[in-house]
Amino acid sequence: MAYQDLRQFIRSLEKEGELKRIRAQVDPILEIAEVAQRVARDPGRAPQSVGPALLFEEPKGSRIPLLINAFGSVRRMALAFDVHDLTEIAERIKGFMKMETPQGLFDKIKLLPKLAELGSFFPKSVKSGACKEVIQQGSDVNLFDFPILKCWPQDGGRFITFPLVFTRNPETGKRNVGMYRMQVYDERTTGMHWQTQKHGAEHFRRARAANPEGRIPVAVAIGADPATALSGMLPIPPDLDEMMFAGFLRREPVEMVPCETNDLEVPANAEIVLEGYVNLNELRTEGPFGDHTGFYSLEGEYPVFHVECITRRKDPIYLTTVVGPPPQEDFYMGYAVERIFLPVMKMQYPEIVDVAMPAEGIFHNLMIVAIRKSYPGHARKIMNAIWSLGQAMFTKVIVVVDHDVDIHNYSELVWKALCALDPERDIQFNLGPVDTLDHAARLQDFGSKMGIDATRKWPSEGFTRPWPDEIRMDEATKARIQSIWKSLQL
Ligand SMILES: Cc1cc2nc3c(=O)[nH]c(=O)nc-3n(C[C@H](O)[C@H](O)[C@H](O)COP(=O)(O)O)c2cc1C
Ligand SMILES: [Mn+2]
Repeated sequence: MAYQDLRQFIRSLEKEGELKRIRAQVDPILEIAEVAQRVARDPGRAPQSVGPALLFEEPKGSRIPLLINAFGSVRRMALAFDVHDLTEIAERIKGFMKMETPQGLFDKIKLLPKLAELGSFFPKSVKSGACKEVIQQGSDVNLFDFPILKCWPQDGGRFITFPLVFTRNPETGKRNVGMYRMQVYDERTTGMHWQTQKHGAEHFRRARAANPEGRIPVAVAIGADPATALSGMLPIPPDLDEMMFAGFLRREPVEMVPCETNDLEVPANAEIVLEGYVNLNELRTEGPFGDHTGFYSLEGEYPVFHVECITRRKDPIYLTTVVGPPPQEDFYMGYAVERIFLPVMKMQYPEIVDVAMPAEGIFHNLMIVAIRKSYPGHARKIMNAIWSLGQAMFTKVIVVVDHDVDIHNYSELVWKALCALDPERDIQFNLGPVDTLDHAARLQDFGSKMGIDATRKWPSEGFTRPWPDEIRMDEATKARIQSIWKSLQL
């Protein structure tokens, strides 16, 4: 059975030895971030053995416990999705994608159970849920009740870092859920940092085009069962409901309850829900914020979220995360995305053998792709495909190598990619949308990208010199040395 809520996941983490409780009063202003840093990034620790999730039971200045680093390892990401290995999810997605074009009657019949299964993941409307145990309105609304972090010294304030932001497409009525950080301005007001290419920002623009003086309803859920809590960061197409996807991931529909003050719905099992609205004619300075680039993202003008009502559990747990110099907790979330969506990429582009995004590339700066090259210019075709593929459009540097390079072995990758390169010939520049957080781009949101074709070059690509074999000892010699190896006493 799927995790019913965040606290059930916490119990499971604890049982697996993946969680530490902290009774000491630690300040959400900077101190909790520093503790999380030390645990998650201890330089003396082997990279595989990152530290545990942390439950601060009595954060300073708040009566509400705080959970951080809950997803900060590959093992905890697998636990979150209740699988042994993230590739299990990939296989399930592949199963559903294969069924797109049933050929004959027999195929159609075979499909029925799968379709029924898919239907069973649709979110389910229910009347009430644990997120309604306490309802606060008007002057009872106070965001400072929660242990909201200030992560880094130059941050513009305290930021909600792990929210699910619910909006509705004003034209289609379809729901979107995005994880967009929220700077707390006062008891009842926050920033709404949906970057310009994200679905929340698109909803805002469409509503503003129709009625510039209006407002849109927005609801924010903080803390839910792990698949639901993580669904806000998934790079899925517009108008595909993240709650449906969360239901698919947890193999059980997400139960949704209506908000008290607007017509949106939120997960019934949420720890905390903020209901309110965003004015379409109001912007306010947001930031700076110590970001996952390892640098501060600069101040910018963003919409403002007005909180009218808080609904929550009697004893809510505040879920948060800290971003900063890589790798951090969000690297493991990104890694899971990479593994889960690789088969989707492969179905669209079967020549892709593997993809790697090293932590230091912070998702958008570096993607390494191994392909089975079949025709001249194939590496360039894949670069262009990636630059047009959802949020992969942001990728600043793409390196394409042949299928026989182990791209998760960075030592082998650097060696072989550089050997395959004639830079002037093999590097290509392009212009397009870039990540809002890219502080080196000539303009915010717009800049250049680089593709490196590090595949073997072919005569049909104009390369007429012979391409040498990679050095390998012959098997007979290896066997002979193996047979006398002990006697050499080396
Ligand atoms: C910890 C964390 C914080 C994030 N903060 C933001 C943010 O402030 N603004 C933003 O646009 N995207 C942010 N993202 C990325 C979005 O959640 C991600 O692009 C998501 O797919 C957006 O949803 P959408 O495609 O429905 O717009 C963050 C991701 C993570 C993991
Ligand atoms: Mn979306």
